[in-house]
Amino acid sequence: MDLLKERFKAKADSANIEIKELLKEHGSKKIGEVTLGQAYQGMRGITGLVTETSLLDAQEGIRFRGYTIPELQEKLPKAVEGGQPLPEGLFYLMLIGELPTKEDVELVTDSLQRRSHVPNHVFAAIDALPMTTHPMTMFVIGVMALQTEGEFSKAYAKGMNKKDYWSITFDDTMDLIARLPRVAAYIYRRKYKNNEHINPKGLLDWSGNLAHMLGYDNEGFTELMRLYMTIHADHEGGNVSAHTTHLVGSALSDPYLSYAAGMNGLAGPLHGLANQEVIKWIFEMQANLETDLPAREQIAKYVQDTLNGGKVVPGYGHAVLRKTDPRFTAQMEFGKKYMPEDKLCRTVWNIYEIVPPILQSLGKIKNPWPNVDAHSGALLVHYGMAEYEFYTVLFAVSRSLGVLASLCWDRALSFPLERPKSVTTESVKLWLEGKSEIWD
Ligand code: HAX
Repeated sequence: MDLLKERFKAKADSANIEIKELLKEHGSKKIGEVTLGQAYQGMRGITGLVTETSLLDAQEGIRFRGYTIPELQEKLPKAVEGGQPLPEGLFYLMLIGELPTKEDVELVTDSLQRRSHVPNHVFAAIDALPMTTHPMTMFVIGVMALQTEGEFSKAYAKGMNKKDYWSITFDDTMDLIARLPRVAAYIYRRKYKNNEHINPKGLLDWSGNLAHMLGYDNEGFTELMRLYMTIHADHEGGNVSAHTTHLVGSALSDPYLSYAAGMNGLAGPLHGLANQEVIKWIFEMQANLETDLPAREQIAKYVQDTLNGGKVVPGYGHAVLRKTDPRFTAQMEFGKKYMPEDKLCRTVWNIYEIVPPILQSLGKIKNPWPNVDAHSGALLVHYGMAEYEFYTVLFAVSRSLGVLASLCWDRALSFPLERPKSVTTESVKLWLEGKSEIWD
């Protein structure tokens, strides 16, 4: 057994004992109540999931195993002195629950390097799609084609023992994460770079190799990828991509099937696709106003027009957060350090001053502040990646770290099939009239 897997097994064994004790003593304690409104309105605020990898505080933002993003930027090992954290370190932290040393991170990087081979039929599956296909559709189809390489479904078909679920999930997880940069880069080069592909460099770190295969072999973009892959990785368990991966995995669908399902959710415009929508919206504003640095009053008018058109302002608002997303702040700091004069970034910063008071004035929006997607595109455009339909694929590569580390924990903790209760409006009406019990 490799060292990372051994450490995970040891952590999972002690967690299992601890959770068993915890449930024996406190299993019947109530952790909340559910209102009829919550059932109809997206289940906001219902606590009903356990996700070990990260926890979201509405005011403070995300903590990964207790660490904030600025703390991770300080404490996680880096490829460049004083630079951005290596996302392999965050993966180690989420999986093992301890801050990694440089050697621990190398363990992850080495394992991913060894597992990164992508068979040709995956490229053939992507090639079979028309060029007009959205990159996220190509990506999910690429992941589904990769499922032939998964071991979990094969072992299950042969009749594997329940005790081994965690082990094969772990191996499939590592293989899948290792292969994703190649799949993502293939899609990018096929769709936008004349189908001219770049071979992987086996000795680079996970993000470094991704930057290289995408065709952006410069230190700035590579560092941006390390930051990007770190901050997009996880956002506790209830968001659409994490929850879907967990839900589908609970049916013992293997990591490939579960992750692909989650990424179909990430591809929605209210979730991860918002990163493309933000830049599309800003590009349209620039074209409309015939300037690459719109004045504040022009931005304010454009925001009003967007709202009057019955559309959302992309990159703003959140179902849980009630403050500026620290993932936005981390990207703004990167921009201010490396590209302070960039006009698109300056526009993003101007929008940040203008949008919140306008959204606040509507009186119905719970969070008028920017989320992670409000900034990422401007940084990518700075380095030349203006093909915004590709952005959600980058998000998806990063998100694999969180949702798949969680899936390993789901199997290690033997979480059962997820199956909440639903009701019909008819049954609700009968219940309100006292004519039936619906929650027994
Ligand atoms: N622009 C305009 N209206 C907005 C808005 C925005 N940015 N954010 C919320 N609203 C509206 C909602 O559409 C809702 O309107 P109705 O009552 O007319 O239906 C009202 O304000 C109340 O919504 P809320 O309770 O504040 O927000 P929700 O929890 O329902 O929705 C969303 C959260 C993220 C979906 C929402 O803020 C939104 O649509 N934002 C824009 C899209 C976006 O940036 N998505 C990315 C979110 C982060 C993420 O997952 N990244 O991957």
